[in-house]
Amino acid sequence: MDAVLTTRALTDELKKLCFALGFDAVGIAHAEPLDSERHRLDIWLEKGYHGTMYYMERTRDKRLDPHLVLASVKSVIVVAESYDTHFRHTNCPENGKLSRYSWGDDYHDVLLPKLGRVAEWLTEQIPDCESKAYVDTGPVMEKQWARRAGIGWQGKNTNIISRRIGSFFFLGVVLTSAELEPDEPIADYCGTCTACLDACPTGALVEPYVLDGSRCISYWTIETKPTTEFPTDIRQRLDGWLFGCDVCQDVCPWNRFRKESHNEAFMPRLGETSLALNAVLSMTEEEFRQRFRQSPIKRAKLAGLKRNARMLHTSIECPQESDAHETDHFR
Ligand code: B12
Ligand code: SF4
Ligand code: SF4
Repeated sequence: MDAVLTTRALTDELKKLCFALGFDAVGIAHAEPLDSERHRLDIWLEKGYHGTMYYMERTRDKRLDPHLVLASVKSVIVVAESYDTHFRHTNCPENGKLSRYSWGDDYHDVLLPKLGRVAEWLTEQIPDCESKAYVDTGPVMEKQWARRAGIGWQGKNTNIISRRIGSFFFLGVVLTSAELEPDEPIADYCGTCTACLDACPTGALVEPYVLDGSRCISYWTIETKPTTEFPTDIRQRLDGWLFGCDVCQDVCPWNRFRKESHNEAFMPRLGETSLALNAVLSMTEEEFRQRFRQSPIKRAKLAGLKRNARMLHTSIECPQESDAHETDHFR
């Protein structure tokens, strides 16, 4: 019979497996209620910064306590995988820009099977081990676990940033009953920088580290119902974004150190990092299905994408006059 691995050895082997599966970073946090986040999450919800993302309210308790998601949980494994390929945005007024995360395949489909393999491996080591894997698919505060697991710090733009791989990465977590060696959180390296707050086209970063989701371009173009029209001030500040927004990460100096992804799954389909607005407006359901099969963009549905294109069209017709946002921060 194989010798049982010590906690340290089990953790080391597990991390090796994560890197072998193609993750760019992995860290471990001790599973405990997120007491220090409770107050901040409550204020965020009270202020209505979640907009119509009512699931954030409904799942509040579970988000704050991983034991309500998996009663036997002892450790939270957090992985990060970069999605920034060598492709770059171009500024073409007839097109709408797609945020980097949406260029290729749906990240849930890319990361979740690999996390399934991690859970399976844990069961091979500890037969009665219970694990649950999530990639933005459950009531888990992934960024807060990433912070605790030392993947990076939470930047003033509210994304997790790593000094080694920047912030253009997806997070995934495995809640597990396995006892693992936790990592230490790292320091905040934002310093006196405010580039993200200054650059946000809609002023959604209402104070350092706090995002009013209901002002974020990402929220309006991805999360709202296709029948929802954007308020005028949002429409006028779309800054050319058709689906999602990368501005607060594009301007972040730490993304000079980002790790380029060579994963074919994240390469832009047809090499396109933006879509012609006229092509979107005349797209048929069949074309949409074919073009965006297993893509994050299918979440918006054709009606949502067309609505975004219409909103962008009208924002081009009546651009904001005095404080038009500088769009030229794409390398
Ligand atoms: C809801 C959600 C959104 C919402 C709200 C975003 C937000 N910042 O909360 C919207 C639709 C706007 C959105 C947009 C995007 N999202 Co999103 N989203 C989520 C989701 C489902 C939940 C996040 C959450 O819990 N929000 C609630 C608020 C309260 O959390 P918070 O920002 O961490 O708030 C904390 C801080 O404000 C902090 N705080 C308050 N005051 C202070 C003061 C100090 C000093 C400090 C240190 C902290 C602090 O306390 C709060 C509570 O802990 C996660 C997946 C998940 N299950 O976790 C993905 C997730 C966060 N999204 C992700 C991505 C990629 C994006 C986009 C980049 C997509 C795009 N290109 O358009 C944008 C980025 C926008 C931005 N600047 O954050 C990734 C982020 C990866 C990373 N590197 O961090 C995640 C983790 C998905 C994933 N699995 O990869 N998203
Ligand atoms: S994603 Fe865009 S709109 Fe949202 S906070 Fe960042 S810069 Fe502002
Ligand atoms: S742009 Fe500056 S303030 Fe914003 S997250 Fe990056 S380092 Fe922090």
